[in-house]
Amino acid sequence: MKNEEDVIYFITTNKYKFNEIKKLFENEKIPYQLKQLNLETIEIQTESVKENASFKLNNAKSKVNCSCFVEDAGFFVDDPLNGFPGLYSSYVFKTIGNEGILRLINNFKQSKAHFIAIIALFFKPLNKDFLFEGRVEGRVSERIKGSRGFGFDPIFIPNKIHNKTFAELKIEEKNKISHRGKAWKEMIKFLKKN
Ligand code: ITT
Repeated sequence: MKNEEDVIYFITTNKYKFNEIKKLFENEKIPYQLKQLNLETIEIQTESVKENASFKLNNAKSKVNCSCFVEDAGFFVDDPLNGFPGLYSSYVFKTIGNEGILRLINNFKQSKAHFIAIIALFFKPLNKDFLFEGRVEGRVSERIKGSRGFGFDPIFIPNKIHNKTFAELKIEEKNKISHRGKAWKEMIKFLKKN
């Protein structure tokens, strides 16, 4: 029977984010058990994903008595939207959605977009916080394609995969190249060392 020391909580309300991370965890030999804690975290109006992730963590870590992490992610359409929706990704997805984003774009071939994920970890054994970052570059698809994933996945075509959106990839394929997968690789390196 594992005790609380061996548990790491992923504090998130988003079951898709949790499932992606769970898959990554299953592939690694780390002496921790991953659990989801579905807790609404407070987000702040800020210019930086890192700042928001740290704020979310500070707010959440007092609620658990073991190592835990939060993740803050965003979708940035660099060309032609100068980074919109970025830190407002969640709100924009709920309001105008993928259709709304597509309506704002004329030249899809020229478009540029990226996702960022910052994981903020409170690591109990060292009683300290750590940040891990991942980023993936791509462009916006002319139309909504694919039924997997969540959020902006059906309109994001990563540079590394020819003409397929994230929503057309299996979780394992997305994880290999995604912002979340990359942030996780960094965190896993850290957990193996500590
Ligand atoms: P928690 O804060 O509870 O973890 P959330 O869904 O609010 O869940 P974020 O603030 O990190 O998570 O993400 C903001 C939005 O960005 C999210 O709701 C999605 O619409 C979008 N997003 C984040 N990661 C994504 C991904 O891998 N694929 C597609 N869209 C993503």
